[in-house]
Amino acid sequence: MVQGSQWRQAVKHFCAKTGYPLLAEPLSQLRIDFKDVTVLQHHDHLLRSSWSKEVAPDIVIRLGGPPTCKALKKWLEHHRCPMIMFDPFNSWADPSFTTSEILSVGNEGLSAIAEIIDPTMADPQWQTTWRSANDQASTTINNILDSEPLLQAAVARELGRHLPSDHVLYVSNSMPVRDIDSFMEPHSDSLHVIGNRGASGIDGVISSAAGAAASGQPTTLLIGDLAFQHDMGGLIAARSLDITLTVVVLDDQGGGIFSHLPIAQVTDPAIFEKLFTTPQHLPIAGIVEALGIEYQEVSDARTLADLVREPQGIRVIRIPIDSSHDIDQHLRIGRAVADSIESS
Ligand SMILES: Cc1ncc(C[n+]2csc(CCOP(=O)(O)OP(=O)(O)O)c2C)c(N)n1
Repeated sequence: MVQGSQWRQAVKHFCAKTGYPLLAEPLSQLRIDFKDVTVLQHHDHLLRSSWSKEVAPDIVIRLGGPPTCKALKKWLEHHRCPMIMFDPFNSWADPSFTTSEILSVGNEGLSAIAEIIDPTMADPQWQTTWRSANDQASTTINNILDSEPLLQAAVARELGRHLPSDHVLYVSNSMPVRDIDSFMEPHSDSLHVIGNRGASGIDGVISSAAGAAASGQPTTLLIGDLAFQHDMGGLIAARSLDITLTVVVLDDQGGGIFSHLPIAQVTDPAIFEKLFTTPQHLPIAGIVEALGIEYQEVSDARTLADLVREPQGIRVIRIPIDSSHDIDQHLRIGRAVADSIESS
């Protein structure tokens, strides 16, 4: 995770000069639509397919903390190629032991290397391989999302596309941050995507987003229904602030993330729902309106785009999500992307 405009300039310069593809986690502030850099938004899908086993890098340069994307972590562990880690604060944070060299320097080191590196050392085919796989994944994903009802993947994509400039997108843990990773396209450099992956808590998320909004930047929070319920107090407190905060609640009736785990396949559905999904049947509309907060219910991408483009005051947008359709769509997207890149 890398922040700051100097890092941004250094990374842009380095990748543009070498042609190295940039695998940018969404909270890195680097998943930006740099015109002359191959920024991959679908590395999560690409690296989960068997294609990734054949695509072995000669070298990896790691900036920021260890990867949170599981597929990326496994890919690095699988290939164990030379990996240079820029580590200005000497964190030595390398839980997978995949780093071969640690440089105690920051963006100035990367900029200096970008100045002197010979761009002809890099194989242009490497960039083409990644770019075409990423484009193919995009086409496959967009075909599915554009032809089906609004579910969590499309919400993540639409927010990246339509939030206005100078805006903060605050992302809750559980599926929101994963879907933002898997589906948000490279965006403008004036959209700041933040979250708190640390211990991955679903507590205090509305309060944190309200804190971000209190810095003066209009903020949109993407949050699941359990995390929303967990911090109702944060919503109540936020009313006393003069902030612009849109809370987009993905209401899939409980912790949808658990249905992606193997245990969901081997547990009696009623027991699984009671012990894992724990739907709360919270009357979100009634609660929000009782607090005097604007409430909208949205079930199509165009209405969502129109609303998020025009932030105002504090409001809650609830998107009802059919959990079984959502899980099925994630599985189908994974298979379709793998099929499309493996058969090309
Ligand atoms: C404070 C806290 N309690 C419990 C958990 C365990 N946990 C992880 S994800 C999750 C479900 C979150 O549900 P929701 O916010 O609706 O998001 P979804 O899974 O549907 O994406 C829970 C309970 C946690 N991470 N943090």
